[in-house]
Amino acid sequence: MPEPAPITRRSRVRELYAHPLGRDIVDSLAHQVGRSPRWVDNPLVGALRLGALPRLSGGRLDDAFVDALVGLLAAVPDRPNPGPMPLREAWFKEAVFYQVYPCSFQDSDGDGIGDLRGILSRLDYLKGLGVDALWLSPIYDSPMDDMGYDIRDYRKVLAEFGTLDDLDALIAGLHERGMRLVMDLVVNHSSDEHAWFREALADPDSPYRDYYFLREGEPDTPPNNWRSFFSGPAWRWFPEAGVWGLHLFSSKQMDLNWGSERMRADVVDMVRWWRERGVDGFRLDVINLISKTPGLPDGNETIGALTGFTGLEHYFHGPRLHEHLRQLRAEAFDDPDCVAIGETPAIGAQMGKLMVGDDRGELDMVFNFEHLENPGRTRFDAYRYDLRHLKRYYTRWQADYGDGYWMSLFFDNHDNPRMVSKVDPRSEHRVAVAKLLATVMFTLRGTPFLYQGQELGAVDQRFVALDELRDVESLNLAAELAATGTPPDEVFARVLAGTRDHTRVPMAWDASGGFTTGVPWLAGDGGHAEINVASQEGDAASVLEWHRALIALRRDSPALVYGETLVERSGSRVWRYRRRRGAEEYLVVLNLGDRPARTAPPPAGAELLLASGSGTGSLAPYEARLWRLG
Ligand code: ISL
Repeated sequence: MPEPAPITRRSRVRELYAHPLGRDIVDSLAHQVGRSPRWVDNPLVGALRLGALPRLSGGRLDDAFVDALVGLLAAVPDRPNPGPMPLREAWFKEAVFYQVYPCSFQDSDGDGIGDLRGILSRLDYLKGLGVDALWLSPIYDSPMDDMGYDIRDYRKVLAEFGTLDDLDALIAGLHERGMRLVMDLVVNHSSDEHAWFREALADPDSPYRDYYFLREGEPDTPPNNWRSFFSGPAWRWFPEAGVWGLHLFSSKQMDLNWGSERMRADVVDMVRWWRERGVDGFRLDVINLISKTPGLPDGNETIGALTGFTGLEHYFHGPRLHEHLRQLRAEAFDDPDCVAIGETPAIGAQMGKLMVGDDRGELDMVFNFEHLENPGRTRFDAYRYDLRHLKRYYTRWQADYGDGYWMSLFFDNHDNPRMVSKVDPRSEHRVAVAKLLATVMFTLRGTPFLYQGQELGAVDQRFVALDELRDVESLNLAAELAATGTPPDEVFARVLAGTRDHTRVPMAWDASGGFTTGVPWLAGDGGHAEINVASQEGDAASVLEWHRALIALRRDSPALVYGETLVERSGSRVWRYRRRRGAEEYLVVLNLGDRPARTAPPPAGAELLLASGSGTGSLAPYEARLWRLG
């Protein structure tokens, strides 16, 4: 295949779209402004030259934007492998993962904070559900400015969570049950209380100076215009040292400089140390952000205005990203059984393929986020999620990801409100929506990741006031909105729509909570007192038993794991697809709306395995049905 010409100002929009990064950017911009990316297929649009965009956009895009775009694309010469790759079987493709949020899963000592002993005491519950691998959000020593995503010591356990011995006991407990442990690896940044950072700040000649982005300067002039994901500038002034420090997240999460060879070697050592303790894999926090454009130039203002994050183009897919990922894979987790899952905000399908392709030697899967919001919406908008977007998104991704790429499938995590609540907050639809989402997660091709409480159909917490919230992102956003004159009730409404605390409330084990004998660190129980493990266990109609049934079915059905996905034609409100491998075949039929929907019956001889409604005739609102065809 001839090498495609480099993208310049004279390139046409269709050439931009043929470039992997260009395609993701167009798709992502279309998503953000609520447009279909298909407008690029229009020959007139496709023939436009990039240099003409400022004029044609009526000033919404400027020359600097086009230059930024061209510069960005030049930095990514790689393309996903266009050739066929064989389907590789692996434990992590067959496994069901379950994310535990350590603070809120189970408290064993009554201090109101979940802990490792508590998790250990619940392993039989997870095993009984059919979980194969546990992903533990950070348990490392931390001042907890961002709930442990700000690590003070990578080789120590936070005292409130327990000790290294407790962690060893947890690993042993998992392995005895045939389960595995995936740790959260947070190496885009460390806490400002990490010894590396303290030394770097204290001594300009310290070898650790180079581990971070520290710049001498004046207190009023940050080194560039980058914005933090958690409001305000991405720079913090340290008066004691007369330097600015870069932090893409909170002001206590200092970005590590991956350009430093010594820093990378220290990370590799640390990861190997965890591997030797028996850890089976890692979820790599915001791992696509680790490579920054040398010199840290200003971000383009138009990109900043479109995305909300000025500077994004200089780090969301930086020039040395793939090189760093390959080094990490080769030196820290060279064992193919050690799974590496990248958390990659702002990354689309094509960039994802560059990280997870079997030929790449980088990651096994990534978490992408575009399916979590409808086009034109952000997490902080209060709206009803339209499931037709989910159908379009997954249909596209499943078709695009051939056998050489593997997807993660998830809806809930510790950074997002509950998907059930976003789709339909009315309690009469909760069970059906939760079952529909579970059906998608366990019957599409990809690895399912459950988040604690999702298996119960847990809903958003009904917080009533700002002072109930603990999340740094929410509190910073509230302060930023208040500072610009937004009335308090509007501030609260906006923060409430997207706060990450919705899913961080304690797990509901029984009607009285069951999480702690003390006062929980964050109030709430994930919804109503009736949504809990005890009330659902053994109840065949419950969301919990629906999950158990689906997981058991997937475990025994290679077609549901590895089979090809065939989407059938249907009205837009109905989603029908088959999964097939050899003679084994399944049909999934889903009603994506809150009104009954008609759909063709399954082929003769089909055996109905699961239905969240009556299973015959018209589909009930949000009904999910699953048949075995052969
Ligand atoms: O919530 C988001 C997307 O749904 C993002 O804004 C999120 O902050 C981003 O995905 C990064 O998340 C990860 O890194 C953060 C940490 O606060 C999150 O909890 C973590 O999952 C910084 O370490």
